[in-house]
Amino acid sequence: MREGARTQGGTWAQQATLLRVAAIVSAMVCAGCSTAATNAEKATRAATPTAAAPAAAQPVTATSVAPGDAAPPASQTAGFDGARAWEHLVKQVGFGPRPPQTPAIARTQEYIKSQLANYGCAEEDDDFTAHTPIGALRMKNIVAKVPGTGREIILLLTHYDTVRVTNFVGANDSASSTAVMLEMARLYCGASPAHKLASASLWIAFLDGEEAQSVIDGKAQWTDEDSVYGSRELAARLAVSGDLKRVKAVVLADMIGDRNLEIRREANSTPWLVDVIWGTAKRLGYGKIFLDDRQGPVGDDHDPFVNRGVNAVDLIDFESGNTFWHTPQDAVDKVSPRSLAIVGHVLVESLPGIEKHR
Ligand code: 1BN
Ligand code: ZN
Repeated sequence: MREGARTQGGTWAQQATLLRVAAIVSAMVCAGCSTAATNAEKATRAATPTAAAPAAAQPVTATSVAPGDAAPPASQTAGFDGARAWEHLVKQVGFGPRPPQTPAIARTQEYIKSQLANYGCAEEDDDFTAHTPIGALRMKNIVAKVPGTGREIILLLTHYDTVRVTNFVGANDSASSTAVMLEMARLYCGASPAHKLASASLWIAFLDGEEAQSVIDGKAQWTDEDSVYGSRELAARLAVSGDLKRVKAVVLADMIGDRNLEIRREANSTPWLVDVIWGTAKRLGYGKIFLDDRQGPVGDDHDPFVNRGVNAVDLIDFESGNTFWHTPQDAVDKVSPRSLAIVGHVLVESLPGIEKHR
């Protein structure tokens, strides 16, 4: 499990001293969070959610990371800074439970947008209304766009909503992948030559409404209709605009922060895309993290793209399904900066191979 990091990073894991990340959660007030609704589905007024009122945000003051869980220096992970990604994770967890149309998700949206603005990313919002079993809910997709010189688009995805389970703060599901994608945005929106694609555009979508909204006895009731609202919205919008034909590959990350990270080949993912990413991971020494076993298919945000014939892959560690998944135990102690750094490293190093694939 830890072999990959040893091979890649020499002795960084052992040498790392106790990392303390102070994440003082400032009082952020969402002022005018939503812009005029542009809805690819049907626009209606959103209802107030009825299920599982989320608990108040818990202030996060400081988080200790054990030496073996520390991120290597960014210079050892192709510039991807796992410690920065970790700060994004802690910040999101500090907002508390983040189901759609709650004050905490509005703060998360403001946070994502402010970080993208800091990084100089061009960004577009899609405010839409999703019709769910608990009523109409206002949702927002946020898409950062790094223009290329060519026609093709590589689209990275994460969801940033959390499941509507009381006291669920989602360190792994969904703060981990959102943290990684924010760090990817920093790298690729800034014009360093090392983080520039040959010709494709890189779009990074932060999706709302991945989770089922219906929750019974504390369990989310996932169905094809009650799930992946943001992803369905984005795929539909891109189909209407004609941009979907330009999308060469969709790379979804979800639940990739587990301290004991193990990512298996997901059955509904496009084989060549899986091969490129797993080949990269192996080359970097992460063969014990990106495992050759298969899993799933796992219903997730890549499905609306696969269903429309787009190449897509889901990077997901679903081992937590047996333990803390969708429980209040999905907290900061279950995840590590090191796992974020490994996934970021593999993403950065995989992009050229994805772009070159014919
Ligand atoms: C991912 C995160 N998912 C839900 N939260 C999708 C999923 C659904 C994963 C069912 C495994 C089983
Ligand atoms: Zn989930």
